Amino acid sequence: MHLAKGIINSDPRSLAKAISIIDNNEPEAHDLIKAIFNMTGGARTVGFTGAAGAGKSSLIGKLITHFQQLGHKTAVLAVDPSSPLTGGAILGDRVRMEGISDDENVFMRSLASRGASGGISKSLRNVIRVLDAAGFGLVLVESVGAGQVEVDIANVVNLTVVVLSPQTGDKIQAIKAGLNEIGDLYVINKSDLEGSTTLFNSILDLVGDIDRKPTIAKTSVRSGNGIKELALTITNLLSSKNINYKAKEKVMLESELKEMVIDKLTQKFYTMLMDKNDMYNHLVDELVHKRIDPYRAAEILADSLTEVSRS
Ligand SMILES: Nc1nc2c(ncn2[C@@H]2O[C@H](COP(=O)(O)OP(=O)(O)OP(=O)(O)O)[C@@H](O)[C@H]2O)c(=O)[nH]1
Ligand SMILES: [Mg+2]
Repeated sequence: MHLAKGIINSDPRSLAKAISIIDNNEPEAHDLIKAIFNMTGGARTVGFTGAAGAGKSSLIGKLITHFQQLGHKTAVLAVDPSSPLTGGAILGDRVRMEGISDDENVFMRSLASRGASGGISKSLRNVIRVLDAAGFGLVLVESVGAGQVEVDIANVVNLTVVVLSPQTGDKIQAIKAGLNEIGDLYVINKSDLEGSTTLFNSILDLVGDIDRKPTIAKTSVRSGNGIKELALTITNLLSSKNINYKAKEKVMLESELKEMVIDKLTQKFYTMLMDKNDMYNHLVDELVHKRIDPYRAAEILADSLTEVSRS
């Protein structure tokens, strides 16, 4: 495949094209992944998540320089499902990530995951594969948005960094968003601002004695404090001898496989359900007139669908 060659040569135009194919869930995505799949598995991935305005983009912008100095060929992906059409968020981020040079070792891209069934995680996994095959050893993922997205991203990356700030990401908010469950590393950013020590202590309270022993760090993008140390901490965590990446990859591949099978079946059954027009309409009518209960109606339809698929 011609495009695969371009990817392996890390040609920026090929990369951009391949990522669009995946992000838009175009039919060529399958062939593309097939062509590069056996060249993947080497990249290490770090997800940055946390409330809007906590400083994720600013932090990534600063970290990149250090990662480059440490010899990592680095790519940045920003996931923004909330504005799939305008792409406005990333333009803002380009400005904020101004520390990033045009250096060919840095690749930056936003993903909207337009129309991808299976959503963000499916698109993200495959975009990471493209970058991996292109030789990016380190892929940083910023998740813009709230709620489920953070958790999805934590399932797709090797290391999850939760970014908090005394202004936005207070303790209560972190718990509400389930962030106390997903972080490998908690960063209290904006340590130049009042309230950061209190926040540090409450996060220590919150996650300090859970089993996986997440690391807690303090940074300030404004003063530069703690940034270099954070880059080193991330590098050390990623290269820790305790991490068995092969085993991790297996777990990730399994959950991907399950998601994809379920997704395929959902689509298939949905089409079949809509094809069962008469039976479907009849049962809806019975429901409306309270002559059947929802449990029974669903049972009848589901049984008839699985019978068809077995024959
Ligand atoms: N005082 C102070 N301000 C900071 C620091 N880091 C970032 N900021 C500011 O906080 C604002 C938000 O920073 P971003 O990096 O855009 O935050 P973000 O988490 O990427 O935000 P979203 O992408 O919208 O979720 C910007 O105005 C930054 O200049 C810091 O360490 N100290
Ligand atoms: Mg941002």
